[in-house]
Amino acid sequence: MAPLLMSPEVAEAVANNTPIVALESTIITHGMPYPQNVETARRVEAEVRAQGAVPATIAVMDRRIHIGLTEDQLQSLGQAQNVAKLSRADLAACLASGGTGATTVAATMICAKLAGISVFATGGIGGVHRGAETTFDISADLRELAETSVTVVAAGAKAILDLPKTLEYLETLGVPVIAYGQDAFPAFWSRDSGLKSPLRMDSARDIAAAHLLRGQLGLPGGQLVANPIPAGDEIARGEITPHIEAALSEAAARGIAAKAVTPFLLQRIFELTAGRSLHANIALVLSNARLASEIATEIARQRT
Ligand code: PSU
Repeated sequence: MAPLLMSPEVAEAVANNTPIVALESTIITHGMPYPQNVETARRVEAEVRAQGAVPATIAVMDRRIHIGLTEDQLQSLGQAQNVAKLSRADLAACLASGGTGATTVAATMICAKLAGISVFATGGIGGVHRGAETTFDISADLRELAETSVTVVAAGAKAILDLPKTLEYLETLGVPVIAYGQDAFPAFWSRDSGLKSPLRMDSARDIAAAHLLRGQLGLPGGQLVANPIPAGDEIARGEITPHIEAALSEAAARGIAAKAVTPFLLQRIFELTAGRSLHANIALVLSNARLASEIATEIARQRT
């Protein structure tokens, strides 16, 4: 038996086929500064509840995978230092050693699946980093999408990445990439990456049906739903690009590598945009939580 500890609210939702939306914790510990991280985590949970679904924020503490956190746990995670950023490779090791760990997209998918949760909302998935042809830096999030049957709602992949290579890699792995309501693949802070999305769907009902059909077809792996940031909150591509490039050169000059790259870039872009990137990040996560709740509701309805 996996060492899962569900909150009473989540356990009840699982028992009653109430729609549930999984939420990750790396965005809290490594993606946003305190106190906006904790405030956002709370607002995202409230958004899911307002849509009639149950939020399940996931993290590792005291040798257990917690599915659904208390207010106190959210607060302490949001202020904790030296929290491990957990992916597929180190989830079990963190549990074994009794450390505190925040789950990335990959680890959250694994934990959601164990808890019987089909849908997960985040900001942006990890992907193929720029320069991957020499560094080999490719996020474990991509392989997880190929293996674990959870539908992930994100605003695309983060624009700090090499987006054409990220899409190529997802295609190789057989991961459905579905833009919601538009043809273009979104680019996290901007609605349009300039790349066409491989698939497009315009309703939560169709996305839910495709999720269930993949199971019926015996296809392993999940789906990436790429939900563009709301128009009023986006930072246009032309405007954010120079900041991304400045942050990338700085990361290279300082020799930032591996798991530290994404948190460093997000923090630098926050400074370079005078906080606008964080405002956009919060808006897109809230919007993804809304869509994920609709999809979870549809999956619960279509299952019965
Ligand atoms: N979405 C956000 N901010 C984040 C993340 C997602 O809006 O910080 C996190 C997720 O946990 C994702 C991770 O798995 O960034 C990607 O990290 P890496 O590039 O090191 O794989």
